[in-house]
Amino acid sequence: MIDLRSDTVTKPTPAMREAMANAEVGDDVYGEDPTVNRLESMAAELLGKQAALFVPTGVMANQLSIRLHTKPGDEVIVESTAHIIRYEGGSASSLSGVQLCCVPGIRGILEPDRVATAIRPRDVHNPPTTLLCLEQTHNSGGGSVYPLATMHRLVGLARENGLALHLDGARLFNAVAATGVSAAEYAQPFDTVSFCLSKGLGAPLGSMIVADRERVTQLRRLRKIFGGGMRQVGIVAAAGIYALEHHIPRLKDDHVNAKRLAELLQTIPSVSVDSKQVETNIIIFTVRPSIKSTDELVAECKQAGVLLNAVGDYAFRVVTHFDVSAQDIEEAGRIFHKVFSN
Ligand code: TLP
Repeated sequence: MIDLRSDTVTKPTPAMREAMANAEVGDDVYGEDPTVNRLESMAAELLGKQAALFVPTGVMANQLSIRLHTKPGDEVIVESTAHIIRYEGGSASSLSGVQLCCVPGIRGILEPDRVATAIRPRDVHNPPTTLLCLEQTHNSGGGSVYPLATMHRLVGLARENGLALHLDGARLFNAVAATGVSAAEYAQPFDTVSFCLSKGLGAPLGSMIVADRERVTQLRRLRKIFGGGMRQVGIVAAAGIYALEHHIPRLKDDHVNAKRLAELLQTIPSVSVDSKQVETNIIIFTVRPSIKSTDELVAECKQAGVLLNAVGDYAFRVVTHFDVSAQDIEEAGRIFHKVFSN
């Protein structure tokens, strides 16, 4: 089975498992796990921030950051298809009591003028807009990369209006691999930045939040409150260290594979996709509606040997990763041709 549902499906390699088995551990709630401490130092250094916090998931990283920057009743600006609004189970409102103001972007990338009009004037009637969240790369935007210039204009706007800034960098290293811009340069203007070890980097779980020392101290307390204080978790942090040391350069291979798959998809008459827009490891494409439903098409692909996710009516997402080879891509292309041409 060629699993293109997500880059979250990767399995730890034998070398990663060995690093996990040999990890030195301690109780991380007491700050005594040497492997977690090492991972946190590495993450902070890589992203050019003072400190970092290890958390179990990307959702927890985003939600702790939202809680840190807001008060109940505040408004947070996100792009309309951001992971925070679309795939986090309504947690910003249930866990932090904030409302989300959704601003449509182009392939997930916000336009500064639109954000400017979404920031509410300070007035007794209005919820205070206190936080802007960006996503790099943008998942529902098809793995799109925030251009640095756009990012800096948005940052300037946020600062002029006194907003805090959080970057959901679940796939930040895919942006780094695609552009050559360093993770530290992308992270620099944000108060908090999260990134995931469990996606293209191939660890079984784990995400990091980086920020200044004081914010990380506050986040550590919030992590405990949210139930994310873990104990001898160096066993997992070791996988994260291994991923950061060995798996960043290979993200480029996933991008080459995604581009090739988009080119193959583009040759199918019923499929709409622009391979030139594929910048990283995610492809979103649509298929001309037919008598077969979206679910039936997904089931037919599965029957033929490829797993993919539907992300809307006749809209699909495929994601390349560690466990998908160049040969798998050719085979997936043949299967898509057969299923979507019928
Ligand atoms: N994304 C998952 C699903 O939740 C959709 C996927 O398969 O792509 N931010 C972004 C941009 C993400 O794409 C994800 C996961 C997260 C945060 C949350 O990470 P986890 O799954 O570790 O909580």
